[in-house]
Amino acid sequence: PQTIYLADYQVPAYLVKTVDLHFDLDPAQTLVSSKLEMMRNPAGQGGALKLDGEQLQLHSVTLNGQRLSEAEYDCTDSRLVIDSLPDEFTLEIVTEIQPDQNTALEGLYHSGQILCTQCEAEGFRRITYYPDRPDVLAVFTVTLTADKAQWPIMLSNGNQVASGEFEDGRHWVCWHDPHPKPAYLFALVAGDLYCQQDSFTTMSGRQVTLQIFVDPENKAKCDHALLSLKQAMQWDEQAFGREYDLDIFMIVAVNDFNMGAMENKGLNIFNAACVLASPETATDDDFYTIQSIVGHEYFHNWSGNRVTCRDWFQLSLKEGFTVMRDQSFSADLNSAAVQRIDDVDMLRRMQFAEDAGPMAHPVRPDSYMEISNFYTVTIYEKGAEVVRMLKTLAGDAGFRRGTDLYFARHDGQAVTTDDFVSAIEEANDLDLAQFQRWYTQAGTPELTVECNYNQAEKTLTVTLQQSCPATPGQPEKQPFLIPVAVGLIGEQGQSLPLQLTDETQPIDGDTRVLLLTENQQNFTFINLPERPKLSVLRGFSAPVKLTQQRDNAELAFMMANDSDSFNRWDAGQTLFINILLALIAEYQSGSTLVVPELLTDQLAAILDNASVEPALTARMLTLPSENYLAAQMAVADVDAIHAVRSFVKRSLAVTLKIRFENLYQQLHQIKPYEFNAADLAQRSLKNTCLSYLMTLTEPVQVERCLAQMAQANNMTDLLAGLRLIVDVDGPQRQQALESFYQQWQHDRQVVDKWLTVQALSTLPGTLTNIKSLMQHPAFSLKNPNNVRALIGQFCRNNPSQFHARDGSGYQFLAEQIIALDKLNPQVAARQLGAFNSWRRYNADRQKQMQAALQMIADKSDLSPDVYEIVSKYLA
Ligand code: HT7
Ligand code: ZN
Repeated sequence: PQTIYLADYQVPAYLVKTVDLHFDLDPAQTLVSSKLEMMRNPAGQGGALKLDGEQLQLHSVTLNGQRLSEAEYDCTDSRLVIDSLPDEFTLEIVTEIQPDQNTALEGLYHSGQILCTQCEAEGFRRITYYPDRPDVLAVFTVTLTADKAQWPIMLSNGNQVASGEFEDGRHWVCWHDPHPKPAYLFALVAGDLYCQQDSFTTMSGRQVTLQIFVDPENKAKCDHALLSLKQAMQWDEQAFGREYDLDIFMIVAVNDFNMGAMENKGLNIFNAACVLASPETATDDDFYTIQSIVGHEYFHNWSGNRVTCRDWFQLSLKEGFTVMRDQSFSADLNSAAVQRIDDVDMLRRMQFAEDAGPMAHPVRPDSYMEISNFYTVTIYEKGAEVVRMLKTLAGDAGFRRGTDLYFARHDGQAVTTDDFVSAIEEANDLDLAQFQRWYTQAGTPELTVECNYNQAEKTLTVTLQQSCPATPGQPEKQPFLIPVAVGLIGEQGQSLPLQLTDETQPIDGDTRVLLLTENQQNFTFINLPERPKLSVLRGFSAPVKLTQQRDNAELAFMMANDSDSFNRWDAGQTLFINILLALIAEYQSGSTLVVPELLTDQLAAILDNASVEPALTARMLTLPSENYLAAQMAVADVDAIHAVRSFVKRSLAVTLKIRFENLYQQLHQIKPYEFNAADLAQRSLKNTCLSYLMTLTEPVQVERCLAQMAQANNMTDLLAGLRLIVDVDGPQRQQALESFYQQWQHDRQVVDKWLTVQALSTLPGTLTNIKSLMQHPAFSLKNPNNVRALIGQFCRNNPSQFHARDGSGYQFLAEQIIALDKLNPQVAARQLGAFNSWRRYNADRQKQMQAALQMIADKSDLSPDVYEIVSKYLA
């Protein structure tokens, strides 16, 4: 496969003014007739017209009403090239496609009883020949024709403008989208779908019809998504001044989907798992995720659709900004503190690992082979952190001025991340030249902090140092502009004034942002009669790795006293990590393990205060994951990590058993399910207590767990119980799994949960069970949700089993990737992520993982998707 470079970008040679598409829909063979009104781009460099096209059967090409002979164009398996064209012309192309054969789920495909499309990033070229690039914007009119009995609902972007019926039982519907858009935002859907309808009145008083289309069996699962959509529409008006711009907004749920959802203009298509929910079938986490994804896709209407990307190197322009917007939405609607903790936790576990591995790339990459491989945590989550830092630098009001300018200046355009930064810069009179390095340099910067207190001068000098490790293709890094939010805490836990040398008075508030621009800088705080403790990187003000020498006593103090809730949690996590790493070293040298009393005391205090902030308490009680601990070690020792982490959790449960039991009893109330912050927090803390108690392997705790499952009126409590029971080596395990399946076998979303709990079991024999589940009628390798639920969860989130000493987990994954690559290259390539950190394990495991990767690389007909990742991993 070819590498594509940002430096080679050229404006399009031809533009499309309007597209008129006609689909004669049939899953076996669909006829697509396209009529393009085109013109030479006055800003272009001339040359032939090159249209993208893949897996198409070309029927005809007609120029200005004249059918062209085959000699008058050049058609390859990826392009249609036409020379010597006038400045303006009409081009008509007829192609044939086979949705039934499309297992890659790009372009037009058949999912269950639904025909649907996925065009981002380069799927439109599997529908018809077209300049399939985001900087070609056109007005689309789409006519869909199909058998009415089988396809009564036919949808596309924009507004429905006409419809009719033929005598042979077929019918047609015409849709027109007045907003010029790139082809990646095109969508169509056809099927026999149930529609739940509502409406929203925008801030200027326009009524918008809202519709959710689902398979009829899911009609009771639409309420939460509809409510979330209305919340998102209102939030975007109030937080960003953005109003919706069509008369109708539609969401469709499909079972086969490569990602979570897609923001097609006016017609969002969702993975069913990311939109359907009822209390009986969806967990609190599902409800939460649905709210955030519905918000995310809706927010794209402005950050992505009205203002789109010039080229795919600018992907974070829409994705980073939109993630930042959905995170703010979730924070405003739920708990801001918990949202920040969860966002940072995910960033550190996933993105830091990507940044430290062979696929590390900047937020704005400068090259790629396959763009689908760049829908990464770096583009999305680190991109969101970069936008968040811009907000910190500009302030709340300044950031809003900047985004207002960005939307006004670039509405209807395809632009770059530079344009975004310029808008924030110009609206605030800032100089963000150095800040741009966040977009161009890969790798996680390392921030070191040192404090020197001078009793005589009553000053505290804070020395901040930064460096950034080399990443592929970037051996040297220039210093970043890092906003470092800090506070000072006194001996009684009180916030101290923040006054720097040369300032006449302290600033208002207990937090201030220091700007680190050099490799090393000192900041001296004055008027400090007592030695303060520094609370640094408050709210995780920059996506960096922090090194700060703090002993366990200081961490315990900060855990109890920091006024910044994020840093209270973070001090607790650092304390856990320090203690776990020390015990791992002892385990490796064969010593007896003892959990320090200080940790038990801290957790006892947290449990005694649990009622103050129960959601935060649940997070504070959660030990860092095995994968995250592995990332903290020079050589990851899977077995030691698993043994020590389990030992610590069990020891804490033994010592604090009464507290866990009492708190569990207090929180375990049977009441009707509601999705609200208080109830979420209560269930989360209760199930955290249960997870500790279940480490005791006492019959009474197993009974408690089974009782919870038997009484549960919601999936959160039922699944929490099932997750714990699958790790109990006894007859209850199989009984629970069987009765769960009996109860829920008709529901795909729930069956995927059933697959996942088994994939995550830490009992021996898990891989054997997974292999037999792959033969179960509930599993298909063609369904991405099944693959992610079973194979993906096992390989990514069950380290003690995946990294089995005999290499069986690696061999299994390699075989699945090879099989999947034939069906769905995007999903196959994503599964490779489980090998991202392969060089961080011991020599034996490295050798086995390398052999598994080589086995994949040796296949002669790999997709570009899998080829790109496997070759970069092995380089
Ligand atoms: N913008 C959407 C990305 C997406 C996608 C990308 C590649 C292949 C399939 C895909 N489905 C959706 C989703 C989003 O970020 O909102
Ligand atoms: Zn997105």
